[in-house]
Amino acid sequence: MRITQPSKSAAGLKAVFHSMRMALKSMSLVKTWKVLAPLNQKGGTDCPGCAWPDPDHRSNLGEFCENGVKAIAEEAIERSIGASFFSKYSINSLRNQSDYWLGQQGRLVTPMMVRKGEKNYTSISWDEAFDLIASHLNQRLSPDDAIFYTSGRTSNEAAFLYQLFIRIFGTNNLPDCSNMCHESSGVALNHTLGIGKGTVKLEDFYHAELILIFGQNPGTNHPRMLSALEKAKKHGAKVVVINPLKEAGLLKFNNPQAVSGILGQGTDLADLYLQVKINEDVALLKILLMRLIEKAEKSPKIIDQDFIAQKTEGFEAFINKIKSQDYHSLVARTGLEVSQIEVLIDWLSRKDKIIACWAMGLTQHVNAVDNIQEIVNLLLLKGSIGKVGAGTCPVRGHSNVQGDRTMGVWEKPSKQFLDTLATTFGFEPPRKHGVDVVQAIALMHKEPGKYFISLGGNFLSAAPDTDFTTQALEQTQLSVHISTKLNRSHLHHGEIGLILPCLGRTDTIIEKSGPQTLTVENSMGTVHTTRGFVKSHTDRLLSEPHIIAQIASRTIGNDIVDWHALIDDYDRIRTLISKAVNGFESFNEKLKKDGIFDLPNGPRNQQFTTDIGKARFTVNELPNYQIDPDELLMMTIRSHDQFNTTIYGLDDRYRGIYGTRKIVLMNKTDIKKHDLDTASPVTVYNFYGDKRREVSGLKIVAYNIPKGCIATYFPECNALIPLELKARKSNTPSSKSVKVRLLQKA
Ligand SMILES: Nc1nc2c(c(=O)[nH]1)N[C@H]1C(S)=C(S)[C@@H](COP(=O)(O)OP(=O)(O)OC[C@H]3O[C@@H](n4cnc5c(=O)[nH]c(N)nc54)[C@H](O)[C@@H]3O)O[C@H]1N2
Ligand SMILES: Nc1nc2c(c(=O)[nH]1)N[C@H]1C(S)=C(S)[C@@H](COP(=O)(O)OP(=O)(O)OC[C@H]3O[C@@H](n4cnc5c(=O)[nH]c(N)nc54)[C@H](O)[C@@H]3O)O[C@H]1N2
Ligand SMILES: [Mo]
Repeated sequence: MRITQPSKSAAGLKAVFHSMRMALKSMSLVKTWKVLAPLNQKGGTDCPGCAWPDPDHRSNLGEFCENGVKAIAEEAIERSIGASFFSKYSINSLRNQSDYWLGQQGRLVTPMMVRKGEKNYTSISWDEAFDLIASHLNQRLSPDDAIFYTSGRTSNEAAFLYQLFIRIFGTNNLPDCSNMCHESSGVALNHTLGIGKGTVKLEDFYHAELILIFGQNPGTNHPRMLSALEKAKKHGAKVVVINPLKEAGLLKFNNPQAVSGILGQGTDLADLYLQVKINEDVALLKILLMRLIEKAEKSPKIIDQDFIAQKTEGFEAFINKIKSQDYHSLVARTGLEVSQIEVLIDWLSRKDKIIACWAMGLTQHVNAVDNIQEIVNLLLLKGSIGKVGAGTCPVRGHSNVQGDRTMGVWEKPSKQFLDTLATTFGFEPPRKHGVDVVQAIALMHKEPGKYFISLGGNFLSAAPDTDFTTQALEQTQLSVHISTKLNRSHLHHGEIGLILPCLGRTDTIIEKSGPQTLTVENSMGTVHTTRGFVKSHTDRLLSEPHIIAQIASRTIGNDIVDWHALIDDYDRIRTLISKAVNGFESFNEKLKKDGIFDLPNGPRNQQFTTDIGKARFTVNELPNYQIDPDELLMMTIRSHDQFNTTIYGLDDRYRGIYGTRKIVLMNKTDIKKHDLDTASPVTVYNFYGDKRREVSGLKIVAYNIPKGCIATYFPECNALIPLELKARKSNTPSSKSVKVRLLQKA
């Protein structure tokens, strides 16, 4: 374990070195070349990392980042684990291994099964596995006894087939990782603007005058965004960061593709860095709104009066609420200096091409929906939506999480979507809303004997309240995981547990008609193809669409949909999508022509697609929780060496932490105030209701973080997040504001 000073810049040659080292640990040089050369190129492989869009001009030197290479190395790793691995290691012994170790063992290559009471997984044929699932699903009393989870790495084609099968089967129980991620953005944006997606395109960054980045760490989680910010700055934009932590990637970018970047001269990114306290973004936003409105009384042009009058509703109520707040108490809440905030207010007054970006720092709080609605209020006030260089930019996580939603993976599908399924396929889809992630866990916990199927992901480690969720999963009748890699969810199975290994992004898919192409949608609503270029580990591995079609045909038959015909040629799946999903008309033709196209987005052109046909100003409350003097507010964040629950390594290079993930980042003053030290291990615990939760054996690291706030890593500290602590309206677990206490044995 080693702690050093955090970095003041990101990327550069070091990033190239680290990524190559990681790649060569998992793959030969030849394979490394084969998987990296087509990465993010036109007609190539879409990076299985984040959903940041590709620029029009792709670099010949390699259109990928350090963490993209890690994601590829993790998936395309040459080692594999088959039946002999599972006979060597009992499930119990695997539980004692770290997430890092589990991932390092290699790709899953054989379907495996275990029954309650058995110590090891044993192999099972594909046919037996499919029949077993079908017979179990058909034993259920009600289709709602089954729960079908999806993680955002799956393709449009797989997602479409999956939701179609599930709705013909008879349920809307389609929780997905989005429920834990940008659900709050979806709810807020749908309500205020009429579309649950962002409005900007990459090109807008190059025309923006002011870019606000709330609660996001792109140096680690969306590194290619740094190139866009660099270019934006060259075109004159100012960048303002609102984040409790000084993230290296937002300070300075050493572009590894430019001489200056390699020499470490780089580009300074943040013009203003506001180290707001955890979950005080609403307070800050209210100050900005209040001051702009005040200033507009003297200089009306500061806000966009015409836009407000013509395109919005709710301005009166909004303005009354804002005026009723007290400036000084708001400032005190944020922990910021008045002078810093006034700089931003000055810029906001003088500019109107404004982009607001955000990620998990805003979406994972009890008041997350209010956070985002307040951002929309700011953009509406300035008329900064639906014009060049301005708009909303929720930065999505998983590479196809947005596409999965577009394809209908949603527990609350719209009436229009279900009506179209009904007329296209001639069946009556279920109309009752299904369960989201939090509701699914509660349901499986309360009523043992459910059926849990997971298309990718690591439900157990990603979800909050680890012990409670473990019990919920272990009580199921059947748990099925369609996965590329071994993870903790596989180790806490139901009465029967199945692991179905599948092909990943980098693998070639061959079906009867030949090699197949898949599609994804990026964070900015652009759909494009993705294809793998390496031969899979064994011929026995199947693609996700293939596995879904097999389960579907054996569970519900082929009367409504001819599942086998669909997977012989994936163009046929796209033909169905073109009939059933808005914006995908002539899907195959568009792909054949350009390989890429944009989905319709009304608000991008100021056509607000809400029920009232206008954009909505909203009235939002300030968070009102009581923090006791011995309590701190904890956020659970990602290190530089992980992709969600997949742990690539034990370092968090930019934050200066090496060789451990069991840390608590804490302000120096707080360490003293709470009578703690950085030498002995600490237990983090809390009480919500009368339940005590704890994680022990962590190390305190003195860090530049606002007083009263601490940071720990996800998923190690998920055990501290009670299931009931979730965002109003979106049900997203509040993994960025959890009250905790710290205890060190004397
Ligand atoms: N390499 C890599 N890439 C990834 C992922 C990964 O794990 N690894 N995950 C993918 C996924 S699914 C997602 S959703 C995204 C996640 O991308 P991010 O949202 O960037 O990820 P987090 O680490 O959760 O970081 C949240 C940031 O929010 C800040 N923050 C926390 N609380 C608050 C708050 O109250 N207010 C403000 N203003 N800021 C706050 C933290 O300091 C941190 O910088 O990345 C995607 N890309
Ligand atoms: N405390 C806390 N909890 C959080 C968060 C947080 O910030 N803090 N973030 C939340 C967020 S934003 C998200 S998105 C969720 C993530 O939740 P998930 O999406 O469920 O988790 P991942 O870790 O991305 O899933 C990794 C697993 O996916 C499988 N996999 C990888 N690639 C493929 C593929 O191509 N096909 C298939 N079938 N399987 C594949 C592998 O088996 C791997 O082990 O976690 C959430 N949980
Ligand atoms: Mo996410």
